[in-house]
Amino acid sequence: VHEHRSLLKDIGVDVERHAKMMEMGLESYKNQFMTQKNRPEAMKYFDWFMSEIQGQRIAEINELRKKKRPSIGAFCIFVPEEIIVGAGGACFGLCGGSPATIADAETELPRNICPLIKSAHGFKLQKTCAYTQSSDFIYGETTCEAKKKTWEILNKHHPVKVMNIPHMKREKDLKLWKEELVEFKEHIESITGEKLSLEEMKKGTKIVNEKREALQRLDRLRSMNKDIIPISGKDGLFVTQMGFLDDPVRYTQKVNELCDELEKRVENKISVFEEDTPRLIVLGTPFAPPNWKLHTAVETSGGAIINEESCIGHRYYKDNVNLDEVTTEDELMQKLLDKYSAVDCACFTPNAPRIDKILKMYKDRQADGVIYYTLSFCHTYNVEAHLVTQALEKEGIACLVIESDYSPEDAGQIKTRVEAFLESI
Ligand code: BJ8
Repeated sequence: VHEHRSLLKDIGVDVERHAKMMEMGLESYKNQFMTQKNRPEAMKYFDWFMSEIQGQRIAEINELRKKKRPSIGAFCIFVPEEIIVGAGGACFGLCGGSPATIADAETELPRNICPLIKSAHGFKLQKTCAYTQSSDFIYGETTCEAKKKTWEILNKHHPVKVMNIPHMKREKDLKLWKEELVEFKEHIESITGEKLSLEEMKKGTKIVNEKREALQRLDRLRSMNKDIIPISGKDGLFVTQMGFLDDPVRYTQKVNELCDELEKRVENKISVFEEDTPRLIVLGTPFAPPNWKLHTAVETSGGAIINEESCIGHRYYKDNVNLDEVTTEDELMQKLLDKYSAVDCACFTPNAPRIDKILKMYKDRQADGVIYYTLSFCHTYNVEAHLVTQALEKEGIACLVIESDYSPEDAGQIKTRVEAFLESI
C-alpha cells in the first residue's frame, strides 16, 4: 500500500486515515486468520491479496481506467458483471463491512438502518475505500428501502446509477428487468465510447461462469464430505469475499489451485477440524469484509461453518449463465435475466424457492445445524426468518437465529449463544 501512496492520493483517498485503517484491518486479519492451524498452502495467495487489497489491485484497476475500460462499484449481486468484464473493465464490491466508518455515516443517515449501508456510505464520506474512489460510478439497486434512499444521498458525493430491481417475478416485472439490463449495457458503452459486441459480452460471461464454477467446486469440497472439512469456514468465506475484488481470470486460477490442494486433502483424510465437529450452514445476509465476527465465534467454540447461503456465498455462485445457442444480443440478455431472476433474495415476494433450496442444501451436505444470520435492521431477511425457521423446525433441523451489527460489543454474547447451540446439537 505504501508503494501506491501517490496513486491513492491522486484518486482522492485520505491517505493518512486510510493507512491507519489498513493497519487495523491487517492486524485483525493476522489475528483471526494467520493463527489458524493447518491452513492450506494455497491460502498464501489470498494472504498476499489481503496485503495488497488496497494497493496492487487498485493500481491494476486504475491501469484499466487509463485505457477507458469501465470500473464499476457495486453493493449487490444483481449488477451484471458479465457485461463489465466483457467490456474489459472491472466490477468490484465496495467496502461496507467495517464499524470504523459508521459514526461518519450517521451524520447523514439515521442510526437505525442496516450497518452494511452505513458502513459503505461512511467509507465514501471518509474517503478511505480506494475501490469507491476508483469507480466511474457506483451501481445501486432498489432491493431494500434503506439502500434505495441512501443512493440519493450518496449521489451528492459520487456518481451513482440505480438499477430498478422489481420485487416480484411476474412476466411484466421480468420485462422491466430485461430493459434495465439493456440500459446497464448502454451505461457501460457510454464509458468506453464503443459499442459492446455480442462476442465481447459472451467472452465476459464465459469468464464469470468460470469464476462461479471454481466457487461451486470450493463449496463442494468444503461441505460435501461428511468426515473431512479440508479448510476452515473462515478461510472459505475469505476466499469468497475476495472474489468480489480480484481480477476474475487470476482469481479463478487461484481458487482452482486451492481446490486441487483440498481434493488431495480429502483423499488423504486431512481435516482442519477434529472428528465429530458440528458442521453448520449459515443463512441470511451477506458478510462484507472485514465482517468475520460470526465465523470467528463459531470456529473458536468447537463448530465449523461449511457453507454460506448468503450473497457472499452460495446465492452468488449457484447459477451460471447458459450460453448454449446464444446467437443474438436479445438472447444473451434473456439468459442473463434467467440467471439473475433465479436469485432468491428476501427482497422478493413470494420467495418460497429460497426455503426449498435451504432444505435441499442442508440435506445434500448432511449438516448438523443452521445459523440464520441477519444484519440489524434488515427487514426483509429478518421477517423472512419466520417462514424459514418454521420450515426448518418441521424437518427437525436445529437452528439458531442471530441478529447483529458490526460493533465488537456483542462478540462475547454471540460466542456464548453459539456454544450453547453447539452443545444442544
Ligand atoms: S441480492 S441480499 S446483495 S440485496 S443492504 S437487503 S442486508 S438491509 S444486501 Fe443484498 Fe443484493 Fe439481496 Fe444479496 Fe438487508 Fe442491508 Fe438491504 Fe442487504
